[in-house]
Amino acid sequence: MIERTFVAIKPDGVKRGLIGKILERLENKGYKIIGMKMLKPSVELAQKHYAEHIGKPFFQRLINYLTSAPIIAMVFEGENAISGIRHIMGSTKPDEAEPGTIRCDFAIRKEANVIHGSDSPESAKREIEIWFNDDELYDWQNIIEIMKCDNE
Ligand code: D4T
Repeated sequence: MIERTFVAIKPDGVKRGLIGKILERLENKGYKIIGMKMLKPSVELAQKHYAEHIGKPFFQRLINYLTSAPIIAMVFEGENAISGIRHIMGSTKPDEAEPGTIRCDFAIRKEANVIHGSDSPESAKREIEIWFNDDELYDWQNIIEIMKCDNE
């Protein structure tokens, strides 16, 4: 099924100059970026995004971290993109992430694990609505889709 998912390169990913390396992995796989922007999240936006963690001991640290520097907020589209991108990201705890995943290869601590990706269709819908307006998302065809149409 073609799905949309919210992905963010978190402040540590941006500060460490990993934007290109992370995007390369997701683009190489074949997922399509249909929305993308750099922004420094407000506390309000960060709290909305991490609403499920309100009250947990790490919540305030999580908000401080997400609002500490710009992030790259994106919407990716593709076949089973939600679980597929979670797979490429690897486990929340980088020391438990499989080698070859982004979090294993680029991160050490769960408090700074370089990337976020929606974990379910419900989260994806909720998060895309939080971070993007409809007019910031683009419906476009990649080269394979264009060639397929030309041959029909
Ligand atoms: P995100 O949402 O950032 O992609 O992470 P995950 O979906 O992989 O994991 P999560 O929601 O359980 O955690 C959100 C965020 O909180 C940080 N965290 C998590 C933390 O600092 N301490 C903790 O004990 C946990 C469980 C890491 C990711």
